[in-house]
Amino acid sequence: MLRAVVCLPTYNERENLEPMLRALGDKGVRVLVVDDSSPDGTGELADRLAAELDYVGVLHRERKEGLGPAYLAGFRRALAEDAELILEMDCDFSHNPADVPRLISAAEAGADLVLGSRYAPGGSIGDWGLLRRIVSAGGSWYARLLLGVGIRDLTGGFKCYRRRVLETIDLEAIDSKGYAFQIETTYRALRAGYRVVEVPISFADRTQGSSKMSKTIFLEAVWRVPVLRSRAIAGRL
Ligand SMILES: Nc1nc2c(ncn2[C@@H]2O[C@H](COP(=O)(O)OP(=O)(O)OP(=O)(O)O)[C@@H](O)[C@H]2O)c(=O)[nH]1
Ligand SMILES: [Mg+2]
Repeated sequence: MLRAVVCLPTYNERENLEPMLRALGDKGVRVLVVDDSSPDGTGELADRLAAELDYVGVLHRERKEGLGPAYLAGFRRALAEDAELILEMDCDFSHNPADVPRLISAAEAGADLVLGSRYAPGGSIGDWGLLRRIVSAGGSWYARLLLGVGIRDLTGGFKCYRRRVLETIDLEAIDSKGYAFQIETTYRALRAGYRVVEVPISFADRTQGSSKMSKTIFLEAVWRVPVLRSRAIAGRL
């Protein structure tokens, strides 16, 4: 199997971290926890678990700056560590660790970027209320339409990149923080001509800890999509 590193961003995920790391233990992957100095002690817990579990590493960052910068730091470390596949997933069990091998298989079968997709045929979302459903499905639809791409789930955070994708798309130029980060990385991969494949997943609601989703994150995605498109038209992306 190709050498795979899962980047696992955490902010106040004390209840979820240990079960998540143990659930990933038999998947043949390395796990890089990227913790932004969580006040609840997630970072210290990660260090203790890394001392016990040889497949776990920890990257401590000083401040909470959003998911985008946390992922970029994780990607750079994973690339430096010779990973061939770099995955991203949430640490709240919304993404099922049992799906990791399916994403990896799709990459091994030839995809350059694999998206765990809630909106591909066979995919599903948990018990979200009507508003959250509309916002999420509407967001993917809006981005898909404005960017002119065929991807159904542009905002999901369960992904597997071939090393070459992250080496090609200009990581330094990405300054999106929230959902926009997911849209931007996938769009850049498509623009660079890479093969992007959606694998259906069942997305579950978190049961432990609390969501960091905010209105700012949502609004950032709304304004960044036309900006991305206009940059692409101007040949700057
Ligand atoms: N390092 C780091 N991790 C973060 C940050 N914000 C969120 N996370 C982590 O990113 C993952 C996704 O965040 P969530 O709070 O679940 O956000 P979400 O999945 O968009 O929203 P929900 O569906 O409501 O849970 C979780 O593992 C969080 O702990 C951040 O600023 N820094
Ligand atoms: Mg979540």
